[in-house]
Amino acid sequence: MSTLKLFALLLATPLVATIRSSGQRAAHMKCVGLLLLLSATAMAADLHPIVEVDTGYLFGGSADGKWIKAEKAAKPMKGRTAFRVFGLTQEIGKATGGKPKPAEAEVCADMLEVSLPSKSKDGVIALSAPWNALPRKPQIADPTQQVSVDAVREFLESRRVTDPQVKITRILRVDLDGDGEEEMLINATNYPHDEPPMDTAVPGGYSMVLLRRVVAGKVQTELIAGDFYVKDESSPAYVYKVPAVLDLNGDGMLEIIVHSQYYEGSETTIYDCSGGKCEAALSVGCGL
Ligand SMILES: [Ca+2]
Ligand SMILES: [Ca+2]
Repeated sequence: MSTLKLFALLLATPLVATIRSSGQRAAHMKCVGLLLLLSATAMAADLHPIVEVDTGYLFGGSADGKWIKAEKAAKPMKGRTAFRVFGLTQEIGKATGGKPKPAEAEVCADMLEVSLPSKSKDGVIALSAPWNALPRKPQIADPTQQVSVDAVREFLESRRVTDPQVKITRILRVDLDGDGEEEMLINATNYPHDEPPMDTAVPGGYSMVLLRRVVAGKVQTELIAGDFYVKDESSPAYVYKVPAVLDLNGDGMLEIIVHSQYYEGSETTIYDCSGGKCEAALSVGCGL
């Protein structure tokens, strides 16, 4: 029984139970107590942990579609949690995760780590849930199509990148919300070398993930994550990528997973686009 149903039952109970004697009242209280206990158990059972395969970091999880932070998600995980491993275009296989423990590296000690055996190189996210996290698979599209090139140039100009060099690294087409219409995820990165500079960003450099989708009959371009460098800055240059697009909370809407990396650290964030805008839901990572 779902937590929601139990709460509904809990609310309905006082209405249907006419309490005539103290004995009945005691029985009624016991019943409420039992329901509360059942509800707590259901809560733990309905918690679906999410782990980054590459690092073993625990994002947290979801319960009844709501995002749960790592510390709370870790509590009911006593070890031997059954996970399904997903990549960009397929379910890779199964894995059994250990009990979460603080990450070994000192700079990452605020991360909780779950040991996963036999890591597949294509696996991105391990999810402990019965639903299929990949109900609609992303398709890799032609990165040279003019409409996308124009959209990227326009966006860069809006970010004060003058005379922008459009370098689309990958386009993914996927129906995020399942309404039959495909959305487009455009990944574009431009640094003087193929890899990000070892130290600092240079003017005209950028890396970003854009979402193009139809909102109220009009195509809109939304920045999911990215950095733009318009002058010499002493900040490290980040490279953004989309390693997977998965439904990680079971609401039928796909989340966008964005990985960002610089020369001595990395981060992975799950973006929830079920509202009007895409919002960061859960994140893992560490660096200096
Ligand atoms: Ca759609
Ligand atoms: Ca979802």
